[in-house]
Amino acid sequence: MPSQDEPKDALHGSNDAFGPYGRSCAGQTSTATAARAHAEQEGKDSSLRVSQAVTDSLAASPRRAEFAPQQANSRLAGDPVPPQHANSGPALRDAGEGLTGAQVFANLCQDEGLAALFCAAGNYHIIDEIAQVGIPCYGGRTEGNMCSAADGFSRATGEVVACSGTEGPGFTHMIMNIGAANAAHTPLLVLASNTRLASEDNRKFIQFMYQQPVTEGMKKYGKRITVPSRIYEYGAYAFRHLKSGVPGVVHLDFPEEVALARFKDSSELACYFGRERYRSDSRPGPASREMRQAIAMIAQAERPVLIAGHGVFLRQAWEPLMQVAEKCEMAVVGSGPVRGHFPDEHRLSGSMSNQALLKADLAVFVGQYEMPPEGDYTLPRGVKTIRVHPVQEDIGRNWPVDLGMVSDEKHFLEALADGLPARKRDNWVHELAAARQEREREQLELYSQFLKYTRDSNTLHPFVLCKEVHDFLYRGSIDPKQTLTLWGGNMIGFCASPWLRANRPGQEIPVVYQFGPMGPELAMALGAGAAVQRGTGPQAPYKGAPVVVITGDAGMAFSLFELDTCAKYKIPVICIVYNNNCWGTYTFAERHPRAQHLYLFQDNLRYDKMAELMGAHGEYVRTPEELRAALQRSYELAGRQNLSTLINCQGLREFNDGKLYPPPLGFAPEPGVGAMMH
Ligand SMILES: Cc1ncc(C[n+]2csc(CCOP(=O)(O)OP(=O)(O)O)c2C)c(N)n1
Repeated sequence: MPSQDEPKDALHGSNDAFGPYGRSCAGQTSTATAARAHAEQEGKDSSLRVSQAVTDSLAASPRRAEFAPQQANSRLAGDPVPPQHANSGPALRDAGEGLTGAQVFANLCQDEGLAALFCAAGNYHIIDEIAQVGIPCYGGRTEGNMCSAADGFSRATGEVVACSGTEGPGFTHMIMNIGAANAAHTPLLVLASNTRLASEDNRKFIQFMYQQPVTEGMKKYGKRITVPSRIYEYGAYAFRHLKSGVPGVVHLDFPEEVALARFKDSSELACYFGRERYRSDSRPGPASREMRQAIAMIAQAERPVLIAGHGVFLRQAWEPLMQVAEKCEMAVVGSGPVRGHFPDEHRLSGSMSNQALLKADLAVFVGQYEMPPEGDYTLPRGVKTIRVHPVQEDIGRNWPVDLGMVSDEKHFLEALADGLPARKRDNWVHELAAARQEREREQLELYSQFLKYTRDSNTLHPFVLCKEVHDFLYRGSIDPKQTLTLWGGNMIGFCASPWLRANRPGQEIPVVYQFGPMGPELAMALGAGAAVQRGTGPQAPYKGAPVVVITGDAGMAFSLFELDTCAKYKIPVICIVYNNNCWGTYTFAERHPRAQHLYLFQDNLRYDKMAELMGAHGEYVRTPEELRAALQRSYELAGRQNLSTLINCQGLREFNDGKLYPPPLGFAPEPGVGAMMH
């Protein structure tokens, strides 16, 4: 968990150590120098209005309430301060009044290393205590967006995160975003207040509702806590579910009697024993007979491919994964709601070689939480299959297996790296490379066709837009591993997904993964940006770098106001908006002229101007050259001032019509680059 001192530096620091373009930018071009001058001028003109009250609040010392030491039965009484609270500032020994339920819960969250909380105002007793103990907290503009920000933080890091909203309206605002997090198996703790037990059902005052049925089908575990003395016990339930097996959403709702209950000493709390006793970190290892079988099957295969799922990322098992791949020249494709745990650029990556994967003779799925139905992946039907999964119940669902193994992903990959005989597979490596080259060639051919449309119309075709972003991020002066990217939208998604790359763990987040929501893109970028700003987990080497999100004009409108939150916390997000004046699915109504208006917005709205009014930098572009220059300026501003930028890329809605501007586009084949389903 980040120390308490970190937020101060991260939130108020200037990121100068990182530099405007990242660490590999020693020799910058004269264009870049000119861009910097321009950017600095622009930055001065920006309307950042972060108040002293925000700055003071972020600098305030954390404080943790503890039961008085003399009390018997108290786990914490007399114990040395556990290392994870060493930076929590002075403990507040209770003066005989004891601790509130909210304080007990906040302490538990801190002991569990809750990485961050994202919320909109409400559920006051809980969020105030969680902030006060020193857990990094972010307050934004809507509950739904902050829920997606939490999702983004977790997808970028694998950490357990929380979001929170007030009873009734705040909680229900999060529903789409909880659904998206649930589909991504994000270890997300959803917290909400829920009026008073005493006014349940009687409509005394306002806002009561039964919350738990609303998250039915969108969570791993949930509980309305109704017995105050069980608040710690149910906190333990929550973290057991968040940190065991296949993770998922946990939803707790707190009536006021629970959050405000007073406990004079810890003996008044049920099951008040520490983390090391209410939860186990033990994980299953592979059985030796099955391991021998798996090794034999891989050794005999000519064209084996390993699909490294989300579980490989969450278990941070990318090193043994790389050892396995290189030891026996096995193709690897990463999958899941975050990409990069196997680098796209690696010679053994199959992430752009779907044509070659159609010839695979063995598939090994490791930690694949969302198993595709056969036919959704470019693998031969009936291919011999090994599935390694941390829980037994899912093995055999959708996809027939020849060998099912219950094992932790990391334990399995370590055992495999040890046990596999070394083997060269020159033909397979050659076929993977040939398939990748062919795909790249096809992409460039498409690009030149779409570039003509751009030149003729003086607006940016989204495919051209995304190729430009690709060149800037991976082929210019920036370290190609540096920038965390996110993408969403429909037409813009078809174009962003084939051009974005993931070359290190946690580098790319397909916002639309599995659930397909429009709208959380910018909010998720805020959360992922917070993770990069803090350098949490796999983001550590790129601490302070800007994140880039590519989104449509419809999706962006859901979360545009979170630019204010980016400004407040100085999280530099570069938001590239493809502005085609419509919901990209307007072509669905081509045979219903009277329905067309349902999809259309005003023409050429200036989202860049709106962004400027919220303390971000705005750019308006219509050509590839203008976009390139705007990207340079936005990186300069992010590096120098932690300023966010919105780049409004003017397009044409007719580009979505594949008959007018052929060829029509669609999502990429899966698994690999562009995957969003599994
Ligand atoms: C919250 C939500 N509403 C509606 C949809 C249905 N839908 C899928 S894509 C899309 C169009 C998105 O438009 P935009 O974000 O502007 O991206 P574009 O396709 O224009 O690039 C719609 C309406 C959805 N998936 N999610």
